[in-house]
Amino acid sequence: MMKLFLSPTSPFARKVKVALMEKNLIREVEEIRVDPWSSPAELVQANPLCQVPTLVTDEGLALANSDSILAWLEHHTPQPALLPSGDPERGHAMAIAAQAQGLMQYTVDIVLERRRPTAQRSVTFTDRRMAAIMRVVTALGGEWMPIPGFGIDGIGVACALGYLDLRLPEYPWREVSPELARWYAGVVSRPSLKASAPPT
Ligand SMILES: N[C@@H](CCC(=O)N[C@@H](CS)C(=O)NCC(=O)O)C(=O)O
Repeated sequence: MMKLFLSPTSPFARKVKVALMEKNLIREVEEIRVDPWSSPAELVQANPLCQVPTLVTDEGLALANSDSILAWLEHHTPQPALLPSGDPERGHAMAIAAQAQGLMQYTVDIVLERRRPTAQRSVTFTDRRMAAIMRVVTALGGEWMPIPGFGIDGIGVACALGYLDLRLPEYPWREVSPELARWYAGVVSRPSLKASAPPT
């Protein structure tokens, strides 16, 4: 049985859980809830980076990094496909997924910055991250709208937006990008997204 180290609020871990559900693999995985910040011994042993998500395969291979895990899963269980096989859709899906990955990473950056003691916080850094978040949200509602279906791009974007709602609820992304809000409303009740939603 595969093992997935995850935490309930990590948007990166959510991506992997959603992909496992969309590929009907979730029953083949034991979920191990951890707090990576407390450096639990079993996570450190499996993954020296001590991050969630970490997927340990049946062969004992420990994969870190949500995008690497999704790529491995796509190869391990090609159907249902989460990445289009043809051009230009494949490239578009990868480009959008990369923006979504950056969007969640930048949101995490702001969360971590806010947790630092006031004197150590950098307003310049937070402002730079926030400006990029706003650009990405606009782009995702326009030329980089997730492609039809629900593959790596849609999974990434949905998890990034769910994380924005959780961590930056004051940022009105739905007003900034009504098209993206409409897209999100159309996917958010998928069983994979409901089952992996962060606690509110
Ligand atoms: N690039 C990684 C990022 C994973 C990540 O940053 N995970 C966070 C939780 S949201 C974590 O485990 N942080 C603990 C640490 O960085 O020490 C991915 O895509 O999976």
